[in-house]
Amino acid sequence: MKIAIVVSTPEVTIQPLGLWGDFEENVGKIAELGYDAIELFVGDPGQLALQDAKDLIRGQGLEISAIGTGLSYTQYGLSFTSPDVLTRKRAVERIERYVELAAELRSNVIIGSMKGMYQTTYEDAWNRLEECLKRCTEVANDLGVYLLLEPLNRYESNIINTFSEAVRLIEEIGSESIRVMGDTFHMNIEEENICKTMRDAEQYLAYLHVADSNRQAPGRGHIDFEAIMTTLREIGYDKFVSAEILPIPDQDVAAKSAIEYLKGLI
Ligand code: LER
Ligand code: MN
Repeated sequence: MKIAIVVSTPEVTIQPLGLWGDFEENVGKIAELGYDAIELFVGDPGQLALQDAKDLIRGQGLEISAIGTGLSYTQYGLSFTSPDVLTRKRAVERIERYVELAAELRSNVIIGSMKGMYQTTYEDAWNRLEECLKRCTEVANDLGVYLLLEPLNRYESNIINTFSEAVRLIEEIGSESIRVMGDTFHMNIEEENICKTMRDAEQYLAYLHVADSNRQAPGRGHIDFEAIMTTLREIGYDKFVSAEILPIPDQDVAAKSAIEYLKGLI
């Protein structure tokens, strides 16, 4: 199991979860704290100075665990369930750019917030999402990148709130290039049992966001991370756990406390 943390790339203008601000300084801090990888939070892939970011991260001996795409919905309004065909087309094109970026960085692409908040019927939203994701998987497949489908809690998206929905959609899409990822903060709200959920989806589980019940660093709320880490070990999970956490009390303390706590459990 390898440990990552979310870091915003330089063009991101609002504080997200994880680290934000001076990119070079943040990458240095993460390496020094002993993280294995950075999860890049990218706003517009077209605006990222790719070579600089790549050199900086590799220069510190870090991997790039995944690319987060949430801003493309929260800031740019691109959604796969939008009733507007042009918005859906732009959402697919946006993911294609992220997939190209991921191929360059030998990384994978998270699909969480871009599922959107539909205002039509569930069935229409499902069909739109499925059609868009099928197109995204074609590019992902060509470039050897995984799409990581992330169930979010009901207050952030009203489709794919649980692993069982995610697995059903993945099976319908029928591509090897789309897998499920968890986020313990969302799972704590939506799933009956976090450990059983991960065990049941073992063959599809490809990534995990970790945050506590209050979205602070693991260990600062009441999620049972000991049980989660034991489950991951038992199912032979050897991929990333990535801290996607609030900067509380500040981002440096949060980053330090996340890795110390996680290392103590692994
Ligand atoms: C948003 O709450 C979240 O968990 C992100 O990983 C979605 O892209
Ligand atoms: Mn997440």
